[in-house]
Amino acid sequence: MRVHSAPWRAATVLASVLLVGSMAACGNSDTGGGGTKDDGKITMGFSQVGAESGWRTANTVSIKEAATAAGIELKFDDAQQKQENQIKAIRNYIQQKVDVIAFSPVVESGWDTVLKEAKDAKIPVILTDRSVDSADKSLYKTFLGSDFVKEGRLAGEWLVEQKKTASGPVNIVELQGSTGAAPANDRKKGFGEAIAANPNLKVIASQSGDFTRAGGKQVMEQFLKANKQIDVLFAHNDDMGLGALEAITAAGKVPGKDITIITVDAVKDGMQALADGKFNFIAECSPLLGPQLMDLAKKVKAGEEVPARIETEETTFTQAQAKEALPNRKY
Ligand code: GYE
Repeated sequence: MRVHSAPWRAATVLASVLLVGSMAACGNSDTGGGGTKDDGKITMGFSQVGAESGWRTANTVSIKEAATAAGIELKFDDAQQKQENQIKAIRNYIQQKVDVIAFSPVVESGWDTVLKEAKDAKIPVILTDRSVDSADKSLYKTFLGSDFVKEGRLAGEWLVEQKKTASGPVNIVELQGSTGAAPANDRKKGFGEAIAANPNLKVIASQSGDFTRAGGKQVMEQFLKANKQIDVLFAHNDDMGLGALEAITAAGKVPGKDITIITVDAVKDGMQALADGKFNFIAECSPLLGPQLMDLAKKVKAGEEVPARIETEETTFTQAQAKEALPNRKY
């Protein structure tokens, strides 16, 4: 440990008092015109999709904790799965002249106008978790998140391998995520492409369960009523799969045995269901994006170049792997 001499320490204290004083002085100037505040402190406005799933809850915790750890002031808004609320929040952040705007777009389309407003106000935008389909890539600095097509493909490839000796049709039902959301579009695409390798594998019904347990349960009930033979369920997230478990059990079927269940995310409850033999396979999607997001915010604020796309590292889990990983699972 280093020991400072008394006069040095006094000078340090004085310097920090002056610094805090000057920070406080400009801290209140965000009603003034033109440009963002320049008080050395970073303020981030973050618009979250909602609180629809275990994944989302873990993601929110990660972002809040990482902001505190990085000394970034976070303004946080929960859009309750509504694009109009996200647009409103982003406009507020522009008015408040935050240093960086980050958000997880609930759907892919319809962002150009508000993103252009942020760009005109010279406030950099970081897309987190989900992307947008804007043709103009200059509307945002970077996109940090998973490769959802890959997640769908990994889920499909596992099923192809499991069913490679199937001589008759394998009936699959699909619980899609929120309509128009990037992970719903992309997971459907990746899964569809992978199972095309075996013409016996057929998606006989596919509908949105809105990424929620309640949605998963309700849509699975309909699937079970409308279809006599269901062999496989592919749910775009754990929560819908967990909701579907209730419907399957209520219909007198054994999840994980009568119906093979594949999901995405690998949150704790999903991993528990997998370890218990109720799910059969999970493609992981990590919600722990906070630390990387804060790093990016600092770089962007400092005017540094950042890669246009930053992909999250992920894996997959079988039942045996879930049993092994569960004790150390953080979310
Ligand atoms: O898979 C799902 C959540 O955007 C990756 O949103 C995220 C998805 C996640 O509601 O559980």
